[in-house]
Amino acid sequence: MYWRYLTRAARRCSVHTTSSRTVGWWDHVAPAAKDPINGVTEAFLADPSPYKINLGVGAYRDDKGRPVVLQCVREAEAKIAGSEFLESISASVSTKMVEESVKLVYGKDSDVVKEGRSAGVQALSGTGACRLFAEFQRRFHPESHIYFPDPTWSNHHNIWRDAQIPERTYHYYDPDSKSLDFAALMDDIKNAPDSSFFLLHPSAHNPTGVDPTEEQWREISYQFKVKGHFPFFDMAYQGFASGDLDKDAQAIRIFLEDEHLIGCAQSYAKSMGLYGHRVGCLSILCVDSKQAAAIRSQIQQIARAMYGSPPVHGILLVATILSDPNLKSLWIDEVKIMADRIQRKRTTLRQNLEKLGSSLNWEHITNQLGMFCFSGLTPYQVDRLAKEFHIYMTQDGRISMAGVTTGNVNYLANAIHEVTRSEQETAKILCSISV
Ligand code: PLA
Repeated sequence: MYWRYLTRAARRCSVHTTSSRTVGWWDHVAPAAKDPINGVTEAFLADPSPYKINLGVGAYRDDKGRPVVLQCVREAEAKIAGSEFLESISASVSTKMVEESVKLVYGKDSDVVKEGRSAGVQALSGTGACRLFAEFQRRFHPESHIYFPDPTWSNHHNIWRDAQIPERTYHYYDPDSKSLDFAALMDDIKNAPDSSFFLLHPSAHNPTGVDPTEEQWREISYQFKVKGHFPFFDMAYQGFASGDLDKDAQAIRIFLEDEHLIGCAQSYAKSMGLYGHRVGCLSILCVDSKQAAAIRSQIQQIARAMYGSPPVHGILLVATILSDPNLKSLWIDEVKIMADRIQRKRTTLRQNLEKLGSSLNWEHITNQLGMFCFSGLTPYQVDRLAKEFHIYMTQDGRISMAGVTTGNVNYLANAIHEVTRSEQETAKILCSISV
């Protein structure tokens, strides 16, 4: 009672005199470094310009730049209205969502599905699925490392760091050719210690938009077999590379044919436009259903201690869409529409740059796949785009193609043309020297 009547200053003084141990608990806490992706959104939101464009986070937008609620999601919403309040449904809905997610990755007729050899659990979107796996890896292989492609999604570093798994990198991208450095990648797979953990992007690699070909995946899978490596696939963009869900799972199916035991993180944030609902799935393939049950129970225990259980609404939406043939086929069509829109904008952006007379090679814009274009713009050019043109993207020059629209593609091309002028001059000089 007495405490309530003290002024703030008196309270502070009282804390000092009565219990000096309560002072300074958090004095050593410095602000965390800005997240390279969320930091872009913050800078964009703080910019009052009416011309501003956000090409940072990879969230799907329509051709007017608006967030999209898919028609299949609207119809699923109508179908499930109110049912998420029934506590009794949550376990069965979660099982359904996991079963259907596993089929999406490994194929509906796959033996893995028929034999119940996958330990699948619902997860808080793709991030949560990666986090659960990293924690599982630490518990059962505490001495292991994780190999990431260089570059990779920036948050992979945070996720495995927080699980105290040291990271290593393997070659992936060649900045000169703006394509896959396959020879260096294969060397790194061969030179890694036997039985290493590797993170692979099965399609629409983030941030480069560069994927191995089918033949290259076969070679990678073969070499993994030789070395006994563990492939962990982070599947955040199924459908966004080709517009076809099965085709985008081709890498995983190749590993499956070669009888690898695989781990896979799935996200519905992009493919169903459910970013805010945080729906995902983690699955680990096992030798038999008994092992699957053991692994599932361990992952469930990890999740239980981390966050209990995830919110049920999004899971209900995904389970409803995937188990209703009409809604599922509507979803498949909508995935194709999204992938095609992004592909069209790649073509327009490249054409516009070429029409402006840019002497730089922009072929990679249309060669790359999926949500992102790894433009090759330097951090200085990225800064100029933000300061002079109000166009925001990550420092590594990654453009979220979902943010490019019919209305802004011209403005974007002009701005890129402007900030790359000096590079174009250098290219012209080099060209004239070599001629
Ligand atoms: N894995 C990869 C390769 C990703 O690119 C992302 C999201 C995730 C996992 C996590 O997805 P989630 O939202 O389902 O958890 N990457 C985004 C968003 C689209 C982000 O960074 O939060 C990106 O802009 O890179």
